[in-house]
Amino acid sequence: MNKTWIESNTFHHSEFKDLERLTSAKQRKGLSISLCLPTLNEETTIAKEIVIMKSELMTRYPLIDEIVVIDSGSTDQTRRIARSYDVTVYKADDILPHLEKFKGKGENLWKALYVTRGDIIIYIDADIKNIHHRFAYGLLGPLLLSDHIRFTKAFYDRPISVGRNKWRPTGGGRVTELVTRPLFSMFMPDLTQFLQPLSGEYAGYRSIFEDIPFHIGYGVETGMLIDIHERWGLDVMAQVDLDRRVHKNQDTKALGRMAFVIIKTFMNRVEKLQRLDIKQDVFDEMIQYSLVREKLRPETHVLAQYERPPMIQVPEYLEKFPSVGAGPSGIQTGDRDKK
Ligand SMILES: Nc1nc2c(ncn2[C@@H]2O[C@H](COP(=O)(O)OP(=O)(O)O)[C@@H](O)[C@H]2O)c(=O)[nH]1
Ligand SMILES: [Mg+2]
Repeated sequence: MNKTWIESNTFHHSEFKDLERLTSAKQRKGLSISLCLPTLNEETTIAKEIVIMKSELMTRYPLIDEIVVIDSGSTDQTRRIARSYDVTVYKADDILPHLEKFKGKGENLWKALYVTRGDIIIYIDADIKNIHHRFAYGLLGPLLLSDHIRFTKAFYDRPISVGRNKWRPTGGGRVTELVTRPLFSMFMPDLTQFLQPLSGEYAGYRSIFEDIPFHIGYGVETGMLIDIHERWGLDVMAQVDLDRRVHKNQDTKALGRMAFVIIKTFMNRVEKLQRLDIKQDVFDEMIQYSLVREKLRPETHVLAQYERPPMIQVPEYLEKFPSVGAGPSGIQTGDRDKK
């Protein structure tokens, strides 16, 4: 019997712990690798992320060529701390400054394509409390060692921190289980095989990332999975078990707003793919209520879902990367369409 995708394209980070092997695969293929850390007020975690990645994957093994922090205007010490460890730090607003400005993690990931040089880009959230360099090399493994995998996505056990040194195991990923998985099951069951479709850690060849749109906010992961799958199919995708990941947790209302954005992104895509016909305009406002002095007060959050076009459509990008589409990344213009 043929193996299913989940059997053949699911890996464990320990399969890639031989960093010498990864480094020589990288060198043999003539690739360069950039690590992008998107930040918004991450002063408690950013230093350790940079130090570990730099010392293990730049100094000890020349696996990563540059680390770039793209910041959404932190009001804490994030940018100062990052600079003090000698990595490149940008404010997202300063990249391609003539474009309309948006705030959101996806915006930073998209702009990273313009300021980084790597043939492969790794994205890692900057709020990981148990950071380890497996987060980077685990994602790199399949990209470097296989001939067909172009995009890798993390999954893990996500314990929730419920107090000092107290953990509630596997309680994380609530939006995944309550929103994304049901929607994928209904419309795109192939994608249910991604165990953590919303994980903030993924890596891929520039030729993939530059050729897909990026949602500016929390829709970025959902949109990306759907678009890569639609365009190139599951075979170019893989997922890697990174064991445990601990990050800051959001309250239920914040998760509700995240769910709103994800549902909206999803609906936008199913409509675009002509799988659903939505007959009315979908509102941009998420309405929540809170009790203020014994009265229920509505709080309205405008959660418009903008998306950036594929970076290869930006003229400045084409000027900077004149060989776009012909890099060593393997997928050439022309055979980019799905199987
Ligand atoms: N929420 C949010 N996160 C941002 C923004 N810009 C960059 N980030 C970073 O994106 C990463 C993921 O954000 P987070 O709020 O932890 O998302 P979650 O892990 O999905 O709950 C973190 O490293 C943030 O610092 C932004 O405008 N909003
Ligand atoms: Mg987080």
